[in-house]
Amino acid sequence: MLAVADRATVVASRIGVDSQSISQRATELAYKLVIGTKNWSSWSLRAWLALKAARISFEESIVALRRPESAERIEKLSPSARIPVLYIRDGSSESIVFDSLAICETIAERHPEAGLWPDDPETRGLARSYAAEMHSGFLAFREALPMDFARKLPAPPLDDTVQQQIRRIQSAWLFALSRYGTEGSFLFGRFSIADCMYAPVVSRFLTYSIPMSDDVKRYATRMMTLPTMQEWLAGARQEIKDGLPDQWVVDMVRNAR
Ligand SMILES: N[C@@H](CCC(=O)N[C@@H](CS)C(=O)NCC(=O)O)C(=O)O
Repeated sequence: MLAVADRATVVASRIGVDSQSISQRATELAYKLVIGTKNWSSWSLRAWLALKAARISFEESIVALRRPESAERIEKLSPSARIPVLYIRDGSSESIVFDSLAICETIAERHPEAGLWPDDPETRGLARSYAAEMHSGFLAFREALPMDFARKLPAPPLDDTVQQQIRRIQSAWLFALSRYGTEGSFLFGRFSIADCMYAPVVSRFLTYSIPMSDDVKRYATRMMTLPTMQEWLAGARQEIKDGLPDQWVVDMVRNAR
């Protein structure tokens, strides 16, 4: 079994980062983000938004999810066998960062000028708590309402746990918006990693027409009209045009195996 650092080197060589080109381009900073199908990959959207918000130029590589070969492809690209995963080449050093929150944190740390976390330490602590709560929680909600970014779908029956999690998310948003937001702003004022982490939730609320209060609706609209969210939407729509199956078709095929 290779250690994570060794696997990172192997993975980096698999994506075509060779030592000769590194010495030729010793001062170059390059990012490559591997993501999943835009219509479905909520974790990818979070990391992708953070890179976009930091106005970093990066290469994007998409692995099609929910196909027989997906898991094997991802395992070759990511030490955790999950995407998103970010490859960084900085001068002669190469590194790999996997997991959406770790990628967001890394981008915030490497590009402080982007202001991806609030400046005030106490506000930053709370914004980090919001991001972490999303990252580690709301499992029932996520399972009941999978992201289907570009589609409108009927909501399935939602049990008490899911309904309670929807209430928690919306009350957390309202608390942050009323305390830190100004008219037309994001959860903690300017756009932050907390917004990146909740972007797929905004999309799910809209996909499944989950009832929202007016303030929550306005926040959802602000998020969806961001040029970056529109860019992601265009990508998701294109995938559907190119023949992305409906989830129930994917499930039927999987269950018939
Ligand atoms: N905790 C991880 C979760 C990543 C995750 O579950 N990614 C899914 C795609 S959204 C994946 O890689 N699935 C593997 C597969 O479909 O084979 C993160 O925050 O990045």
